[in-house]
Amino acid sequence: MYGIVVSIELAAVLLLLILSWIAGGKASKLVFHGSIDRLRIRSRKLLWWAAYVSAAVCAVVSCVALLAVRMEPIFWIDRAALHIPLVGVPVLFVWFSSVPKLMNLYKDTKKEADGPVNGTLRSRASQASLVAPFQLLALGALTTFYFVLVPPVPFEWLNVAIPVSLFAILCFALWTLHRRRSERAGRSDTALKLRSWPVRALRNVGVLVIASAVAAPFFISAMNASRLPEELDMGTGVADYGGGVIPAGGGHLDHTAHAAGKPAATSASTVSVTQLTGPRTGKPDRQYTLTAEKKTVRLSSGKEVDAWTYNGQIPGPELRMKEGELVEVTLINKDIEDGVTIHWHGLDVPNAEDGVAGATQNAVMPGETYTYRFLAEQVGTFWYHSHQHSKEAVQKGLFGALIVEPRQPQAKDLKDITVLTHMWRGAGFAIGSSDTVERMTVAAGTPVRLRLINTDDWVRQTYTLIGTEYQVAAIDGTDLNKPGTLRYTRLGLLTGGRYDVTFTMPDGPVFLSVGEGKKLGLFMSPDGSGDLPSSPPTVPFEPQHYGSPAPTPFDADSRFDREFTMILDNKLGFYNGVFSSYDTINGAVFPNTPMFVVREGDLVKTTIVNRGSVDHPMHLHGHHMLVLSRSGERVSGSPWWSDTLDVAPGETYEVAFRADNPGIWMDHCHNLQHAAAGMTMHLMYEGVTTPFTVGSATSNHPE
Ligand SMILES: [Cu+2]
Repeated sequence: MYGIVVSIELAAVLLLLILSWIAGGKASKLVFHGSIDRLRIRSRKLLWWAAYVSAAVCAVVSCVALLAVRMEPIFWIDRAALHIPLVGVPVLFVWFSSVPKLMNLYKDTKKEADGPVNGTLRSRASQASLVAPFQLLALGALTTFYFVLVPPVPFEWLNVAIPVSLFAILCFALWTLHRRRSERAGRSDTALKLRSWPVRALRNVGVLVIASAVAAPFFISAMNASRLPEELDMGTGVADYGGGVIPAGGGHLDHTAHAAGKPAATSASTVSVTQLTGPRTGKPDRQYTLTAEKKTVRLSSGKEVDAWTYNGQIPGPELRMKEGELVEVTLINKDIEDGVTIHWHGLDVPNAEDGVAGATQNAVMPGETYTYRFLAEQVGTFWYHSHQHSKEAVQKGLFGALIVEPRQPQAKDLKDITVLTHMWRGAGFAIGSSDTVERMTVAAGTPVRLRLINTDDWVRQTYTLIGTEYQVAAIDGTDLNKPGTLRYTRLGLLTGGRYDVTFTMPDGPVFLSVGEGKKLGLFMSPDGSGDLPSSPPTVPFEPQHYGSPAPTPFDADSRFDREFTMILDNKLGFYNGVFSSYDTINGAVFPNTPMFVVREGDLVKTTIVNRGSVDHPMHLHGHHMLVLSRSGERVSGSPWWSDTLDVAPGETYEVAFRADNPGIWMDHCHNLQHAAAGMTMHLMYEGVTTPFTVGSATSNHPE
């Protein structure tokens, strides 16, 4: 609903801008009509234009009113405080000032025979109180249009003062201009002549040139201010303490010594991320070597992909381990010039093992190696990917599945299938490297676990299981409590999210359809043969009320040490010198996004609000968030832990986590193109420092 209403409001504001601009021009030209007949006809026509612009204003006001009735104030408070007065007040002027004057003008000209317009009529047709309201409405619509494209989020009067003042000054100037012109028209003995079109065009161009010249310095300074710094310490930033304790020393974290590359100041209360490692000694239970290299890889259909791979395959090898095992992964970069790392998405490893270039390590450049060691403490479905130039790296193939099996043995005959879906540029969607329907033989009665992982940027991938009842056993690697039986339900995953689906193989065929149509999927049947079953109508899966409640270490009624707000939105502006529409966090793009500061042990609540126009899968590293509520409604089903939360436009989520994993942790949109355009921030533990830096002069570019 929210997305539609907001789009309609945008269209209505744009329409109002066009209509009021035309009406303003027509009002301004009334005085130039030399004959009484023409003045009468034009006055009547302008009355119609008053009706047109009013209809557009009604559409704008209705949209805001609808939002006010249905949504929380954060979605509409700026619209109510700015959009409505900016278009509402001028339209009232049109009705209470322009319209009565136009009607009188129409009536009076009707009484008279046709002839030249005299000075009195000219003066009446050009009075400021008749002409200016239409033009003030156009200015109001223009200012509203600006606030639609650059919403003042979070809403602060300082953010709106400049555009509103500019609006007020222009209104005053217009009014004065029309008053003077009306006086002049009254004094003149002959009809005013409209200047020829080349003169008018030249004058308009002149106005545009002057306006551009005035705006240019602001534009250039905003462009320059948006450029990413050459070197930036992730330990610094726009600190937000969430109402919690502010560390001593001036209320901001100052790690400039590290930014300059000096050694870390040693103090009892600070720790470098390099010290926050997994077990450095001990014989690993599992050892893997992942070599990053460029390679042309063939999909099952024969299509070729110029990929960036781990070990020459797309996706990279599946890493399977058992709960509690010590894992050692050696990363070798053979020839990826941009550098690589490995981030263990969803696995809450110690900070130094998190694999974020510029925050927890330097990017591994060609010829270099890096070793990660961690205990696989969580059971479930995860994945790994490079967190250096991650938008390009993940899209090209530097990722793979990571599965942690429970300590106790799984059912012997369990069919455990990983379904990694990705869109290979130039080749299309695939499950792993299989871009056609894959057929499998699964005996009736076999327990099946499908591990759905969507690694593709931007796409909300849809999975429909046809031919059997099933359960969603886990979300983002965490098992659900007593999941209910589902049928005719489609599962949607944004980038980075995972669902584990379980069922017992029936006598007939089962088809996991990926995306629309039946071009891609997994076909299972007891003998491997059979036809694809037809797709029934489905409803979307809603995790909020699914499964049964179970005790959690904290809940919505807990007392929180810190409470943060993340407002996701989009606005026109600059990022690193480029002008475009950007997805923002609290009105900003990196590095001006907030840095949430916590102290180890804090219980933290974050409210995530999506005021924007697209979905954002918000991914917090190193922690799992317990979802408390969605759009004001408490989670009533199984405890729902997430590391990649799909926040749709118009939705509000309250999530909570215990700050029990010290470090510097990225918190970003996993639509990696959004992250690469600044939709990224980080969670900062008090007292943690980093010797690593990001920025244009460094080789670390995590997004
Ligand atoms: Cu996003």
